[in-house]
Amino acid sequence: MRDAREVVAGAVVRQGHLLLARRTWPVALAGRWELPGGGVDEGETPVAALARELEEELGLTVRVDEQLGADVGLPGGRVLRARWAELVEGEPQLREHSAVRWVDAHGLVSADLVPADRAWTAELAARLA
Ligand code: 523
Repeated sequence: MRDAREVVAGAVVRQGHLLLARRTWPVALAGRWELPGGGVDEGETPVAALARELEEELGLTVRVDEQLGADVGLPGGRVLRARWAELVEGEPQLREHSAVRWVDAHGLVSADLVPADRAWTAELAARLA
C-alpha cells in the first residue's frame, strides 16, 4: 500500500521560467499540467524521492532545495509537498508525460494545472515575476 505516503513535486526554474509537465493519467488529470514528481518510497527521504522521480520521468539531474508553499491534501489521504529544485544537468525527456514547457508567471497563471498544484501558484508566480 502506497496510499499513506507523501508525494513530492519539484519546482525547477531555469532562466526565470518554471518547468511544467503534462500528465497522461489518471483520466481525471490527463492533459493537465503539474510540477513533476511522484510518491516517496518506503525508507526513502522526500529529497531523494524527488531527485529520483525527476531523473526517472524526465532525465533531469537536480539538486533539491527547500520546501515551497503549504502541504496539500490529496484525495485518498496522501499529502503532497513541493520543493524547489535546481537543475544541474539535462534537457527534459518525455518518458511519462505527454509534453513539457517552461512558463513565466503569466504562463503559469493561465496554465490548466492539476487542482492540487494551484495551492502554490501565488508563491511560484512571485518567484517568476
Ligand atoms: N500529484 C499532484 N500534483 C503533482 C504530483 C507530482 C502528483 O496532484 N505535482 C498527485 C497525482 C496522483 C498522486 O499525486 O494522484 C501521485 O502522483 P504520481 O502519480 O505522479 O506519482 P507516482 O507515479 O509515483 O505514483 P504512486 O505510485 O501513486 O506514488
